[in-house]
Amino acid sequence: MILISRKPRLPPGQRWITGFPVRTVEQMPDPFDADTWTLTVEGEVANPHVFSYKEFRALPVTTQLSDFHCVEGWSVPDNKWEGVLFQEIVKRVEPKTSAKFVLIHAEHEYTSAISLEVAMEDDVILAWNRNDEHLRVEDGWPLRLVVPRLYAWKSVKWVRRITFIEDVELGYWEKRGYHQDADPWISQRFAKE
Ligand SMILES: Nc1nc2c(c(=O)[nH]1)N[C@H]1C(S)=C(S)[C@@H](COP(=O)(O)O)O[C@H]1N2
Ligand SMILES: [Mo]
Repeated sequence: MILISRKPRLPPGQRWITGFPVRTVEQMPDPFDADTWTLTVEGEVANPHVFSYKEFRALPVTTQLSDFHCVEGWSVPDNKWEGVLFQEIVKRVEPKTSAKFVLIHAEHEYTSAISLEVAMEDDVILAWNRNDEHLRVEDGWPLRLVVPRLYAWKSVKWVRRITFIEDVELGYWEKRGYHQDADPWISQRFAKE
């Protein structure tokens, strides 16, 4: 498996750690039930769709090796994620030309938006396994987004809704002053510094 990484591998101001610290601002999701869980994909798309769990898990599966960088300064190397590439969702719903961003909603109030351009990169994955084990509930089980090239607050846990939008909408941390673009390699931590 190829590690998809950018140069230098460790972004400025980051340090490698082992383990996987949990960072959650909202309440935990309701217990997962495969019969009632849904993933809604909507907005500026030709074919909006509500996936059942079974349908989602029937999409092509991929594994990815990538590093994970939190804005607090810790980075976890070599995470093997298993899931569905964001590109697969795009193929299925066909964004309109007006779609420029995707707003990712967790089960409760947490949200974050990324540009459709970044979402289309080949390491953006909706994952259920990390290092060959099911995600812990606190890490986003049954489904989390992983966007390795941005600070980890963009990697929304407990994803339940994806909205394709024309103009950017600020998410949970972006409303609190964090940078919309969140590129660790140019230290885009805060909107105003
Ligand atoms: N729904 C949700 N997703 C979230 C967060 C959160 O609070 N709620 N925290 C983010 C932050 S700041 C980080 S560092 C990572 C942490 O992932 P982990 O808790 O699985 O380690 O999740 C991101 N995704
Ligand atoms: Mo974070």
